[in-house]
Amino acid sequence: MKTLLSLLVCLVASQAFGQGTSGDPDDFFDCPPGEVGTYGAYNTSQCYVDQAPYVPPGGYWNHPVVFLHEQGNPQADIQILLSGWTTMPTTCTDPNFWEDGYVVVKPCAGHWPDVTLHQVGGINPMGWWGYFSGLSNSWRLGLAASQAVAYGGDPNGGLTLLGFSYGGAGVILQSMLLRQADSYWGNQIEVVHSYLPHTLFVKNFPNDPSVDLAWLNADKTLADFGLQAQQGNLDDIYYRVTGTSGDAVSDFDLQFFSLCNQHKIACFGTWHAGVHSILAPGINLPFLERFPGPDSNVDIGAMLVVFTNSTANHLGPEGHYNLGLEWNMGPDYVDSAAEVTVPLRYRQKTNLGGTIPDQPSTVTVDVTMRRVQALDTTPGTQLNWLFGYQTGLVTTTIDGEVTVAGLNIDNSEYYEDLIIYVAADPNNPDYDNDGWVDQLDNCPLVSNPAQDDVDSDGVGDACDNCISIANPDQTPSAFDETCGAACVTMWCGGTYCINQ
Ligand SMILES: [Ca+2]
Ligand SMILES: [Ca+2]
Ligand SMILES: [Ca+2]
Ligand SMILES: [Ca+2]
Repeated sequence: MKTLLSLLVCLVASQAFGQGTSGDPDDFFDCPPGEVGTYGAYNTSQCYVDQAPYVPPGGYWNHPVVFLHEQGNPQADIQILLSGWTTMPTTCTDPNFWEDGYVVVKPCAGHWPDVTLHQVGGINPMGWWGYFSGLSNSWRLGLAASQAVAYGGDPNGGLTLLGFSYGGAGVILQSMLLRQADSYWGNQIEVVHSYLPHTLFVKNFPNDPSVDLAWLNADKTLADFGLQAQQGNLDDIYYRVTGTSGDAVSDFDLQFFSLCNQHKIACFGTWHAGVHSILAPGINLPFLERFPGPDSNVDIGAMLVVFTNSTANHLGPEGHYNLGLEWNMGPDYVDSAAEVTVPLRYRQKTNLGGTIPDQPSTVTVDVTMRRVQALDTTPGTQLNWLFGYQTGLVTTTIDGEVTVAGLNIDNSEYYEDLIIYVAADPNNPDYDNDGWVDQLDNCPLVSNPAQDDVDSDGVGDACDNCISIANPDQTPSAFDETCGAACVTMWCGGTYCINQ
């Protein structure tokens, strides 16, 4: 019998980070060597524009330019921020500009060649980021993305569209239009973050008579979310809706997420009704800025994880969709010919306030992997899956995609691997080749032909996080995932795991 001591160690990781933008930023920027900071989940580098033509008239660039880099990725993301009804900045004579990692695109009349054709009641409809003649103006986002490349963005790193207020509604419409107006940049869209969206016109779209006036002869079906979803044009985009407008419109949210659910589009959202603010009185929705960590980023070159039919959703005037569900594309993530593995977790949220109930401690959810690359997902292929002690068999129907339905995920700070793999005998799958099929194996991921289980808790010694004490739920300790809470003891010198 052996004794394992696991000592809590605090590591302070310092990440070396070089000067990093794509191309040769020195062509355009004066970047002080070694200049690096952090902003949320990002590293930043701060440079100063020193060359025309990237200094707009009026010396707008008399402030530093900050690039955001995903940690581990030295190249700057291209993020386009659509400004809302009120312009940012207020003058419309400036071109797009690049600040804090975003190309900011303003809804100014001067930026649209045919704006006067689309005014409604004397109001510039461009400000609404949706009332315009469809494709003819969508090139502007592609142009903005191209400008970002000149400023040091990574042309192959994916595109994020972010918008506030009317801009928040606009990014959803523009994500559909750009796909059709500019195939290159349209296919680079990885994240659409609609922040405090002013969704009234989207809700009424395309049945609002004023849309007819503004849209003129353009094809409104190009910006019909339901139709575009049905045609599969939105499959690769991750939509994130945060907050909502002051119009007390929840209909759009419900309709939007209903379509996400129906068509397996990757969506996340939290909203409340009544206040065009991130904080509604008495409501404590966690409004995450983007993703909780760099390993839960969406990457256009990697698998896209889609959650649907979550039993933890609350769909009402105040509510949330896919709240608490996360994936992790860090070191454990695999997309190979033999298997795909994606770590998943669910963190239950409680005390949300308003009319929103606590989330359940266990969620049941369907998980679809889109953009599967190496694993054979030819329609008709049989694949087996494993998640803890849950197992199953799926038959693929769409190439590049596989869905595991009805997964139960317990509330936990720790991730658990969802493994979808090719079994030699799909009807008798044995992932670890120890002679025990997955369903009967007391440790399905580790070969243990003897199936030893000294504490008879159903979890084989080979993977029991507390070998000598029965703990069938395997609740991990707070300080070490591999040490069960049942095995923790406190000593004066620290916290130890006694797993014997
Ligand atoms: Ca086995
Ligand atoms: Ca085993
Ligand atoms: Ca055991
Ligand atoms: Ca045990």
